[in-house]
Amino acid sequence: MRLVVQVPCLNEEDTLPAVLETIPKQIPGIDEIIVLIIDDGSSDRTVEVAEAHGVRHFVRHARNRGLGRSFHDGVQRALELGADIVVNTDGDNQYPQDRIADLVQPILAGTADIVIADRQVHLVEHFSGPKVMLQKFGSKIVNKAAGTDLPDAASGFRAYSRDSLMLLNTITRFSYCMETIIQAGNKKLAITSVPIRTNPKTRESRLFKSTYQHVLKSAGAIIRAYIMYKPYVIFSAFAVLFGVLGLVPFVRYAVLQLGDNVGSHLQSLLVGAVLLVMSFLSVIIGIVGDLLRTNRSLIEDTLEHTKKMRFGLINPADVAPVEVPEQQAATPTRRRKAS
Ligand SMILES: Nc1nc2c(ncn2[C@@H]2O[C@H](COP(=O)(O)OP(=O)(O)O)[C@@H](O)[C@H]2O)c(=O)[nH]1
Ligand SMILES: [Mg+2]
Repeated sequence: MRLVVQVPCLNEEDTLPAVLETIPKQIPGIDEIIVLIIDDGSSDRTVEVAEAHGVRHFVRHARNRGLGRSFHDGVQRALELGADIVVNTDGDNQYPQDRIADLVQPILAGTADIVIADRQVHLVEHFSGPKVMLQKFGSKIVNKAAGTDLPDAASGFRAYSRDSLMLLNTITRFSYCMETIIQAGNKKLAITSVPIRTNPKTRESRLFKSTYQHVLKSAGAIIRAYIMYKPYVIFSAFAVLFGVLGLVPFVRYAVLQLGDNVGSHLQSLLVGAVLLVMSFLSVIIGIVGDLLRTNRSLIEDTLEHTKKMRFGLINPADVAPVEVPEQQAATPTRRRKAS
């Protein structure tokens, strides 16, 4: 069993030593632990500091490409290195690396594909009341979209099995945390949580300038992932909403016409017709969205196969040659004879 611990870093020279020193050197059930630093265009001495602490594996971006891309590139390299399990932790020493053994345990036991550390946000000292509520609310929405029951969806301290990484394809550059859960949930991967206590805060978040920005970006990522996997849920809700709203002016028109009200009230009919057209369009978009979803799952099947070939889980030589039916095999000979 080979474990790759990947650490995405943007200028983490101050806190990286503490992170690297607390990554366990040995874990029962794991034969080899490799540390992989993803340097996302750091302008400080992050890479030198890592090298001085014995790190030999790096993914380096010449300029900043964002956390989502860094996670993606780190995973590709980890799989190239032959990882059976990949653990992600942060470079700001927010997470207790000494709990990595507990994080990988459910994967080693075969009871989970993905393990997410639950920060127990209500116990984090530097999280304000509203922030705790927002985190819990965000997790609820992600759980609804993913069909899961996870207490902390935004936690970045996670372990992934090799099999789960074959199935996950993150698209959003920004919030891969939410996206991976929604994908994994919809692909019926087993996701579980392990409670942890976070370390004291070392600095302000670099991913979000404010809580407002955090909420806005997370909401965008969730809606996108939701539309990707359950387009009919969103668009049938729109269709019903516009449909009901569209019927109201028609009823009003009928009531006014039947009563002794003067005037033609054609405006009601116009507004009603526009709303009903919007309802109809929502149905059509829902159908198109669903067709795209089907297409996506076909593409993802192909991607999974390609990844397995690339990372050596399938040897093309082991795949049985396709048997050609006799009649088809004979056709070229016959043609040659004819000409
Ligand atoms: N690759 C990459 N990592 C980043 C970027 N911004 C932050 N990080 C890393 O992502 C992790 C989490 O960032 P942090 O600022 O602590 O955000 P928090 O999750 O809100 O606490 C840390 O390891 C950072 O070094 C970025 O633009 N690219
Ligand atoms: Mg942090």
